[in-house]
Amino acid sequence: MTTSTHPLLQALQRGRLSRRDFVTRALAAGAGLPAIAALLSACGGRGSEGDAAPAGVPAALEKELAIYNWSDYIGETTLADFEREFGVRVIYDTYESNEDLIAKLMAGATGYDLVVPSNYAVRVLRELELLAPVDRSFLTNWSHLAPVFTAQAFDPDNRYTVPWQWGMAGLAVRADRLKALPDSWAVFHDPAHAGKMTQLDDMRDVIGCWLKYRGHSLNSTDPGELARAKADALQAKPYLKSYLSAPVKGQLIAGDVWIAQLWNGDTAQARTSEPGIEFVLPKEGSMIYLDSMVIPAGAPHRRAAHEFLNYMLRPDVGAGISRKSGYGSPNAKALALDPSLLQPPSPAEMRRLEYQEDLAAATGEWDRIWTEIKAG
Ligand code: N2P
Repeated sequence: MTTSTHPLLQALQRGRLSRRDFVTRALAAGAGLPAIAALLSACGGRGSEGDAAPAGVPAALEKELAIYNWSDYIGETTLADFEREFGVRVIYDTYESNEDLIAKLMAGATGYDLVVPSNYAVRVLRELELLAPVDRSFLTNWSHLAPVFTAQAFDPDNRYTVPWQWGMAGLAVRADRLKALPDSWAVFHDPAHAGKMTQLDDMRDVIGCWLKYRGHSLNSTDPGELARAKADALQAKPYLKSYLSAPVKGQLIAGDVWIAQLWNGDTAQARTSEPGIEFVLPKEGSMIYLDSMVIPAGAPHRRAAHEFLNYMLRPDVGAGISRKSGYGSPNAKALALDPSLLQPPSPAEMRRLEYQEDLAAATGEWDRIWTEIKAG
C-alpha cells in the first residue's frame, strides 16, 4: 500500500473501484487509516469540484437525530431544549479524538446525522467522500457567526461545515500544588514531576507540541524535525502517568495529576470543581482549532440535522453551549449576550497559536512515529 503501483490504487485510479470500496479493501488488507487517507489525497484528491452535488433535504422533519460529538462539549440543556421544541429524540454518543471519529466513519458507521471534526479532519473526511453538503437555505441564523470563524481554508465556502466551537491546547496545572507555574512544554522533561503528569492521547497534539517546543510548525513533515519530536516525546514518556485526553479532568481534580497537556475548555470545566487548576499557554506556542458540525454522507435524518444546525446558531443556544464547555463560541451574538464567555485569542496569543492542517502524504509517517512513541 505504499506505491502507486499497488493493484488497489491502480484500480482506483482507473475508475474500476470507488473511493469507498478502495477504503474497505485497503482496510481489509491491513493498511492503517491515516495511510489510506494519505494515499487517497496523494492520488488526486477529488477536491471541491468533484464533490457530490447537494441532494434535496427532506421536507418532513424526522423524529430522531443522532449526534456523535467530543465528550463534555455541549450545554446543560441544549439537547433537552431541542427535543422539547422540535419533538425530535436526540441520540448522543461521544468520542475522544479525531482519529476515533474518522475510524468510525471509515468503518462504515452510517447512523449519524451530525459529527464534529477539527480543521484537518474535515479535509480527511472530504477526501474520503464521507460528507454531505449543508443546505444553507435552512440556516437563517448563519449571520450571527463572527466572520473570522467562517470560510476557513478546510472549507472556504462553508459547503460542508458549520462552526461549533474553538479551543486551544496547553497545560492544565494544579497551581496550588506547584512551587512555580510551568511556562514551557519542557515541563514534561522534568523528573521532579514524574508520575504526576499526562499528555493528550492524541497524535497531532503530542507530536505537535514537541515540534513547537523546538520552534517548528506543528504541521511539519520534515523528517529531521519529526525525528527530534519523537525523541522529545520519548524523553518525556517515563515521567508520564499516561496518555489521556478529556477524561484526565477527574485525576486533576483528585490531585493524582498535577500537570496535564489538555484543551482550555476541559481545563475550565475541571476548574469549576477545583479552583487550584489553571490553564497555561506554553511560551513556545501551541495549537488552536475550530471544530465544525458536518453531516456524514448517508445521514438518515438530514432535515433534523439542518434544524439542529440552525438551532445551535441561535445566540442563546450558542452561549449555553460555551458557558458549560468553557470553549470559545464562534457566534458573535452569543459573545455579546454573555460577556463572561471566553473571548477570542488576543493578537499576542494568536502569534503563538497555529491551526492544524491535513498532513496529506505525511500522515502515514506521523502515524508510524506515534505508534512507536506509544509502544516505546
Ligand atoms: C472537548 C474536547 C475538545 C475538542 N472535550 C478538541 N478538538
